[in-house]
Amino acid sequence: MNKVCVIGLGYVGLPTASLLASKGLTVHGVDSNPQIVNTIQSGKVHIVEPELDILVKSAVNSGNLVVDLEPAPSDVFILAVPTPFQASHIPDISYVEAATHAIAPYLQPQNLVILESTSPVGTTEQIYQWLKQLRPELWEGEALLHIAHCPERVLPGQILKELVTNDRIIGGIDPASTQQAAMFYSRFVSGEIICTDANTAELAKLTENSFRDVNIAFANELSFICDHLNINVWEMIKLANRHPRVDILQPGPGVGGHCIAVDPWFIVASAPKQARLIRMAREVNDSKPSHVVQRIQEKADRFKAPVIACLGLSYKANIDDVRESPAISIVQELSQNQIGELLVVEPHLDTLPPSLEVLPNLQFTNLVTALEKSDIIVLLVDHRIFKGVDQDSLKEKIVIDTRGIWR
Ligand code: SAJ
Repeated sequence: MNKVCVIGLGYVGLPTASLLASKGLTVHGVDSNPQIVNTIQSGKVHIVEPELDILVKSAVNSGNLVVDLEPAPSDVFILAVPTPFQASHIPDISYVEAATHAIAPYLQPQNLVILESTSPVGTTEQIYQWLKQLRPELWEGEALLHIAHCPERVLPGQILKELVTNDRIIGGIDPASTQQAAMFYSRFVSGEIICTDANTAELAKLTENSFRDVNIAFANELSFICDHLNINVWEMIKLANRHPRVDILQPGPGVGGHCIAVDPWFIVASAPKQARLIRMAREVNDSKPSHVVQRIQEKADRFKAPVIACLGLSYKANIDDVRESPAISIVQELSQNQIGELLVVEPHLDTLPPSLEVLPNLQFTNLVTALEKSDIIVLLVDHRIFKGVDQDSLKEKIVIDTRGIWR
């Protein structure tokens, strides 16, 4: 298992491909976007993640990582493609289907196909069904194809460390597939490798993210209650957390990212009657951005022509990723409601994301200008650079701190 083909060179695929290349494996990375392929071919990266640029550069220069628009024959195929949802929160596994079709012509007996994308229960089994139709001869005789799910669990901001140190769950479509995949991961993972079946592995991953979503929803609900009762939610949670068995997470402007705001819906779609709490948690977290907008509106009503600084656009601190970001929803809603002039700051981006570019009453600017020119300051992301803001300089302003960093 020395030749690996990685399909999808995003937040999981690119770090995985370059890590494997750095361990001496021959890696063929594939992405359907020619711009991404060109960027990586020139030794650069299209995403911000600590130390990824250095790793990719050395992987490409060593010749161990080549990138292309098409797959190539390999021993192992890793699918790391997006699994978003469609309208009504129904899972969209069309990228998994497209990736399966793309690798099908290159598969040989005894190859190992691994699905790393977070997927609805039954997706790994579905890959097996698709491949059985596309390449029926691979299921004849004893030299069968191996197929397994090994869900990615890395935290953006710590991907390269967690790729190696996290425990990994592996669930094959049969015991031989599980065993092959476990052998493969043991070559570069220092965490424990735990074997199960494909459906259990899929649900375990969805459960991890739903656990976090439900816990954040509890914190966000407390923030609604505290706003209603005029109590400082941050202080209250800090006090409650002094109990030895209480560990409440932090409220925020809402839950973003491509995982926690998405994956719980996959459980809801599979078991709509049973997943009541999981659905409710999603609804609570999704309602938070509008609650923040309402609070800003109340303060803005005091001014004739309010200038509002919106600090941060990414979905969480110290990264550039704006997917499903509640900060973006808040800025969009403020602009649509024409609440005031908006000064938007995001130190991790050079320009506004396309979804905000066309909006009126909105200007992309730097932190100093935004703080100086605004009447209201809305802290949307707890970036390190915002934590360093001199509190005295905010005395004359109205401050809405959705992350509780300026308590
Ligand atoms: N958030 C809060 N309050 C908190 C913690 C987080 O509002 O106390 C918000 C964040 O600001 C962000 C969102 O939740 O908007 C999600 O951030 P996160 O740091 O909790 O998680 P992700 O989405 O960056 O990564 C998660 C991780 N899953 C878990 O921690 C269970 C990661 O390990 C997974 O690999 C990743 O999802 C994934 O790809 O599935």
